[in-house]
Amino acid sequence: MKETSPITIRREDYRPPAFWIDHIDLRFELDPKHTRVTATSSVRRAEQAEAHEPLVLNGVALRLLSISIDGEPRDDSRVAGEDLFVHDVPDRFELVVETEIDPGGNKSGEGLYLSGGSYCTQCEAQGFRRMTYFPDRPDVMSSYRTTLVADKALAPVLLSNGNLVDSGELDSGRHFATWEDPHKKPCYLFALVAGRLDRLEDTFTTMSGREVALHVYVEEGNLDQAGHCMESLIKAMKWDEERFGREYDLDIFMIVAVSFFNMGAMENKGLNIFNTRYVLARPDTATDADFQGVEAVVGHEYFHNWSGNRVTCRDWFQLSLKEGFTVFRDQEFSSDVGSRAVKRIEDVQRLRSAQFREDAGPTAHPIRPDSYQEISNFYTPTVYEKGAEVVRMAYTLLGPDAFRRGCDLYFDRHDGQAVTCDDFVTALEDASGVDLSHFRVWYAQAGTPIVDARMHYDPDAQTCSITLAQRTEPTPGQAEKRPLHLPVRLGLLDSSGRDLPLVIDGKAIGTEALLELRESEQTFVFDRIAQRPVSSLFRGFSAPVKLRTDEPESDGLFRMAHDSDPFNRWEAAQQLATRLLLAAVRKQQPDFGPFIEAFGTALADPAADPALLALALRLPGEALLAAEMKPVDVEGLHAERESLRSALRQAHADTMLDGYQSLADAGPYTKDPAAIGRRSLRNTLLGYLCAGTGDLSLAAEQFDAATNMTDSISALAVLADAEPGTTAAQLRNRCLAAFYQRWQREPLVIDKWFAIQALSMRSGCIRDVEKLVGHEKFDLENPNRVRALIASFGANHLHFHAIDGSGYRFFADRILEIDAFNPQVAARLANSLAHWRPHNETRQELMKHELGRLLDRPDVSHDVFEIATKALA
Ligand code: B3K
Ligand code: ZN
Repeated sequence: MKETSPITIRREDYRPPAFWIDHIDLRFELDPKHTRVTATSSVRRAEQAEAHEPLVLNGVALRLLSISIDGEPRDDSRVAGEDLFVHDVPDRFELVVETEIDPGGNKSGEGLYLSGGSYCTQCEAQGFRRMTYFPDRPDVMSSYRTTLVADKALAPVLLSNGNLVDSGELDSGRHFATWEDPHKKPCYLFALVAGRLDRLEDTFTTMSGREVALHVYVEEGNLDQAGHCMESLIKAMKWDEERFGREYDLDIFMIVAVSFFNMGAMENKGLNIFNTRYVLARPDTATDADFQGVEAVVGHEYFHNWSGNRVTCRDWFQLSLKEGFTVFRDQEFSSDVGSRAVKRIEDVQRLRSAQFREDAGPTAHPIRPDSYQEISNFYTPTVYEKGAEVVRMAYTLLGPDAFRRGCDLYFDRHDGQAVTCDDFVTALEDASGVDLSHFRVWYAQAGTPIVDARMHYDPDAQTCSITLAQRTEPTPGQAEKRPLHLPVRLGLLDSSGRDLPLVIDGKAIGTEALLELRESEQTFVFDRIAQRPVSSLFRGFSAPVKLRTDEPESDGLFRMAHDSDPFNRWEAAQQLATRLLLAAVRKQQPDFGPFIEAFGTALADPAADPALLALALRLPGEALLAAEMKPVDVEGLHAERESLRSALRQAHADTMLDGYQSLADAGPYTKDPAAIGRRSLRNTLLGYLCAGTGDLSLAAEQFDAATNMTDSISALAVLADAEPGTTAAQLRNRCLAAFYQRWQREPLVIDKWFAIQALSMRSGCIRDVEKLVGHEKFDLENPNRVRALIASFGANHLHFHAIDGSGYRFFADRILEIDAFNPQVAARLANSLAHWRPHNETRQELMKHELGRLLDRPDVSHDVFEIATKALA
């Protein structure tokens, strides 16, 4: 057990810094074991600071070589924990700090470390303090001048933020480069890269006519996988000019792909560092989803240049200010360049599976948290995805034009500043005249609101009343909940499925209403409705709520077939399937007939958009269904879901096979949305055609014939489920081996090979996974591999929750190993064990036991400690 508890940091304790650092000059003499960092800073006491306040700098895992103030050594400075105190300092001075660090021994993914032989950095949130002593907080903004010195043969490429201002040769085969970033920034946006890298070049001319050099760096030999990243970058730059009026501000923009990275990518000023997963893509190695992922993440990081970098966060409690807003921006980008409806459905799926779960569990927090122990634990689906939903609701309430004016005002007003979520909302209010005071509760309150909707039709008065009641369940530390201000997009369908003209308070408002729910309960009355309509509520998922209705099943079936809102057509199918499956698990013997029939109608509709149809045909996943059950019947859910899949196949096998055959790619691979949609539908149909048959020959045929990764991996995923000892298992083993043989030198493809086996439903999956941990390609130090094998297994609802506890034990063992060197990745995994409450007693005890084991590790990290203690509280 940990001896000292980590400190809790509270938002209300925020104080402005006592010292500003206007400029910093950094020199890195790079060496794998002994890198020397010299930091020369111009320091200035802040106006409000007392004359006697000491200078406090943060540092972790540093060897302090020297510290001086205005040339005078300050050997009297003292280190306490992560802080270094220097007393009796003047109001303005030059601070020089020399430290030594060990990038080769740093496996944490924070600070300066080696990835595949190249040096790279990750400073957000608090990695800068792993390189030098510095006030490591986002409200201290400085201009940077950075000199890198390294062996030229080992590191011919030397990069940092801003523009290259000097470079040259030094003695002993070394060389140097100096970069200058004129834009003031917090230290979390600092970056350096040094290594042997290949470069793809292009240019972009900005809207004011400036030419920007674009460089994408990849590990040697990977240039043929960098083109899509470059294309995505150019699209993103153009889009941000058109949609948000934001222009790029340096002469060069660089992206570097590294293979060891804790998350997706990082928006360092002018020098984005990316996980290879979000850069490298070629049709034979990357799926359609991978291509879209690259585009979205390239966009996301680029958009941070304004939402995050030019205007940054005052403190880490404001993280959603940049992350929620930037996710909203990247979602809009993907919607504009791809299919809006498909993107919305996918985003809501992600929100529900990760964020709703978080909101219902022990680590629930508002998008602007009030306290934290380890800030790395707050890069969460709540801060990101729910944060984006909150920005989207503001967008919906204001409308596109006023919202844009609000964003313009926000960027103009706060350019070069470190600000708060409140400042963002105030700018939206000031530019639009809309009062968002009640809306601000979204920033402060955790939990997913539940909205109960009741419709009453009065044939005599010809009115339709919709009553909406909202409540939010208590979350840890927040017993009392307030009603929220939420936008409800609504339509009413007549018996032929058309949107009825809506009249409210005698006023015609078109065929779609935007209602604003503010109270615990409100009734909205629509006039001149000639017959009982079918309601379509929260169109486009206009607010992140759980909707409950008392409507008959026939209303859902009707929406599924007729709703003009594609999101709600999909939603109707999901809700119906959920209701039926849960009833079946509870042994209530529901009638699946109408649903199976409606499924067939949708399948046979020649006018259907294949991408949307594919989404509509897929049943909700087991984890999502489990969120609606207490205690969760893990095996029952799996069995009923599989049996419904088989029933759907039995009922519609011929139509499915026709569709499958007609959707085969006619020409060469293209990644336009239409082609992607066809592949998505075809692969969904493949899954159905094999469901419950034990005959996987169609999947094997597709695998053998596949000319792109989407078709290949989809077939392999179906094959991976083959039960041991069957004929299908022989096909499975042959295809898995062939896949490995072909792709063993492509790490990102091998990640897929691991993931598919970890997600398999076949019995004995845990033993396969345990064996794979010993595979020569498995590497616990590589976060991508850990995500591919270990995190994927954590998402395997059936096997992770095995009733003998083997899944939990395996998981905790790996967390314990990883926590010793990479607490961030370990803590992320620990989240899967934290949700024990909805399970039966046996599983609860097993999960709690493993959480206890995590805490028993003598050196348990703050990261894992925070998650496990909250889970057990
Ligand atoms: N801002 C980074 C995330 C940093 C995570 C630090 N643990 C990437 C992004 O959201 O764009
Ligand atoms: Zn981000």
